[in-house]
Amino acid sequence: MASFVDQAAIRLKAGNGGNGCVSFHREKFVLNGGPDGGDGGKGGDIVLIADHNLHTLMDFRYQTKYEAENGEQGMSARRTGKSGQDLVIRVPAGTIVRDKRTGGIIADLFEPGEPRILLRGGRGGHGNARFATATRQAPNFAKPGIKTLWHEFILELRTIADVGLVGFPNAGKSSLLARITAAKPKIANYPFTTLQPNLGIAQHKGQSFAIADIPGLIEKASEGAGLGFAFLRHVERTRLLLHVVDTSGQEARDPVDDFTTVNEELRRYGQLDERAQIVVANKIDLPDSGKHLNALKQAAGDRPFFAVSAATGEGLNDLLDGVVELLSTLPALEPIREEEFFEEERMIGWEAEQLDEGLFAVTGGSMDSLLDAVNFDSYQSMTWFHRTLRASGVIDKLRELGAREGDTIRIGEDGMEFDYVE
Ligand SMILES: Nc1nc2c(ncn2[C@@H]2O[C@H](COP(=O)(O)OP(=O)(O)OP(=O)(O)O)[C@@H](O)[C@H]2O)c(=O)[nH]1
Ligand SMILES: [Mg+2]
Repeated sequence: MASFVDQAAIRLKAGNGGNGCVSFHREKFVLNGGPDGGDGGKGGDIVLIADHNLHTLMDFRYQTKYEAENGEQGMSARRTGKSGQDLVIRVPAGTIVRDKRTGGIIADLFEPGEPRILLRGGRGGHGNARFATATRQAPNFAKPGIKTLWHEFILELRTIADVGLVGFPNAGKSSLLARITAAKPKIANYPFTTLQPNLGIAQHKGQSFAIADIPGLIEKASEGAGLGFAFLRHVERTRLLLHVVDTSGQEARDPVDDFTTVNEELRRYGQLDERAQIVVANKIDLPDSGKHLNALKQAAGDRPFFAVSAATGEGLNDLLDGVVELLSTLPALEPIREEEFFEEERMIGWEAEQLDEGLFAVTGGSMDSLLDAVNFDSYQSMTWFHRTLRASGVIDKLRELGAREGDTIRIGEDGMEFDYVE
């Protein structure tokens, strides 16, 4: 069986922009043709797509570097260089992407099939044809394309399912999954049989819902002891937990103790004990089970309580009724709030100057790639743009130069104009 990997560090780079071309029109008997160098092509983007047929990040342990194609150089006769191909990387649905430097979550690949541009390719440089003016008829220069940088990211898989199974090792979680879905998890009479999350789809009364089975939790799992801790991330994104408890009292275990211990682990991991929870008293086919049921029901408090046997199937129909009913009242899962990815290094090398009363300019290659990354129709993107200018010291510098609220700021090679806002 392929080993399961739910975390990986990768390095990504979008394509460089192609350089602009210096060229002059040539024709027989025409002495001085005009400049006709074309622009460089745009570099390819790095695009991520969630794929629900993928279930592990293992591939990213084998290949850790990914680079999109560079844009090609511009050509004569004002021909633009070919754009670099985007690089599309498929990841399991529920993969989150962290900026390795800040640890911030910058993308949540929540919705299968929805492409996400993680890094944008550099813009191509302008060819010399662009620089011809009345007074400069033969510009013998062109602009280089924008060079992109390598960035490091952490991929982390956080399974998305309606229902998560939690409980002590050997409680019967995988047995329950096998019984109510078509999944075929490994089941055995020893703790930590399950070593990787299993996903199954249950159908009941016309409803279908996804169930995630994880390895058993043990005490201190939320502090990193044992197997449980790392795997709790696979039930974090569920709407409902089924807490499976072995009621047989085998091996001198006390079902109420097991129940409170696991809930304490869920709490320590991050208030997962407050998630909607159904208590599943399992193994009621075994003789001593009856002795413990009342006490466990008491401990369950307000939580729905079902006594079942994953072995014989007893009580499972009622349990599924309860699950479907409760799920219908619970809100849908939402993607994680993302932070904008901030390409810090890009912001080096800009210059700010005052051009006139109330008019300032900020230029440098970094400004153009910044403008490239902004979506001016999006308030969120504009906010990020402003934050980036602030974080890189541009706002402070403008203030130092005397800029005041409402002054005009020209940014980038094309001189896009903005109001100065503190
Ligand atoms: N008699 C009886 N045995 C059960 C029942 N449910 C599970 N078992 C047995 O209990 C043992 C553990 O079952 P699993 O489903 O592997 O338990 P688990 O909670 O997934 O265990 P881990 O993956 O190790 O955490 C197996 O031997 C099962 O056959 C039940 O309702 N009755
Ligand atoms: Mg198991």
